[in-house]
This record gives sequence, C-alpha cells and structure tokens, in this order.
Amino acid sequence: MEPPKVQPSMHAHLTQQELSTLQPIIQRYHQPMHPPTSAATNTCTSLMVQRIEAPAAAVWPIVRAFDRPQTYKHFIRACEMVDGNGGGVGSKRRVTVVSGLPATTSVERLEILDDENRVLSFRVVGGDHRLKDYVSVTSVNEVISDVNSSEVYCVVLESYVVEIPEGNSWEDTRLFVDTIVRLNLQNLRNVVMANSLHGCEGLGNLRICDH
Ligand code: A8S
Repeated sequence: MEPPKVQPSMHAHLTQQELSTLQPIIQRYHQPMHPPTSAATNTCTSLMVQRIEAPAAAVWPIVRAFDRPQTYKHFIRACEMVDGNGGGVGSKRRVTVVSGLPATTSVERLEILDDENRVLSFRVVGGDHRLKDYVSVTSVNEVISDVNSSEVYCVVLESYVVEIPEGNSWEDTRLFVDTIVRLNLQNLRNVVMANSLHGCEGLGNLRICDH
C-alpha cells in the first residue's frame, strides 16, 4: 500500500489562521520528511498536531530541556547525559523506558535547538529497541486567536521519520509511533496546564494545594 502523503491530511486539521502562521515552519522543519532516496520506501513518516491554550513561553522551556524528557514524555523513566549538557547540538542522552515496551534504553543525539523559532530535533543513534534511524522535529508555534486577538495559544507540531523494522508493516510502525508521540504531546499539554494552575514553571508536578 502506498503511504499517504503527509501534507493534505495534516492541513485538514489546521485552520487558515494557523496555516498562515505555520507554513514557513512546516516548510523549513517538517517538510523534508520524504528523503529522496531509494530507502524512502522503507521509512514511515508522520506529523502530529497538539494545541495548548498557553503562550509559547510556558511550553518551549519544557520542550527544549533535552536533558529532562521525562518531564512530559510518557514512557521515559530516567535520562542521563552521555555527551554534553543538552545545551547544544551534538549532546547525547541515554533514556531508560518503563517496562512493558519492546525496548529498554535509547541513545539520542540533539540535532537542532533553535530558540528563535522554538524548534528541537533529535536522532536515535543507539540503544536497545526496534526504532532504527528515528529522527523527530518538534516545533512550538504561537498563534493569535481568531476569536479574541489579544489571546494567544500554541500549536505544537511533531514530525518524525523512522525505518520500518523488519517483520513489521508500515501501518504497525505508524500506529506504534503515532501513539507514543500523541501521548507525549497530550502529556505536554497537561504539564503546561498544571504549571499555569499552580503559578510555577517547568516542574510539571501536579500538586494538591488549598489556594
Ligand atoms: C520520543 C518518541 C519516541 C520514543 C520511543 C517514538 C521510545 O523511547 C519508546 C519505545 C520504543 O520502543 C522506542 O520523542 C524508544 O521519545 C518509548 C525507546 C526509542
């Protein structure tokens, strides 16, 4: 089965207002998802969209913290830096995933950390799992509300390219990875919402308090 092209289905989920803001970012960071090589037939790509009712200043610090993915990523139990401190391209981290997955660890290299456009990208370079050559790009985009122009919210985009593991189909791979990414992005929204509720930043701990 021919993999569907990313663009039309994705655009269907975005409003005109969002699209005009996001177009340059999509073209620059989320578009080169179909590498023009023969290997392309063996890769799976996708793009996920998550809206968060908060300004980028509340979302980007969480996403950009390459050394602390467990703040919002669902299946990550621990993270240690194995090269650099996460502040620049080339830093590497080793994440340990929770049990029950077909994986234990993943070694990941920071490929893009762009504070101006709020874009982070990493590549899987090792570890014990089945997602070879996984590369993702996450961008945090602030959009002006078309209901009330003094309000802003975020559209977080996450695209990925991954090699289809031997013995798996394109559909299996896409379902597996889309599910992980969707959960991560939903959790990111929950963390941002919990932070704004408690007037604190970057912690992501939901605490019960009486004020
Ligand atoms: C991310 C995205 C993904 C992480 C996958 C897709 C992973 O950490 C998990 C299970 C695996 O089988 C592969 O942004 C791997 O982290 C949760 C260990 C890489």
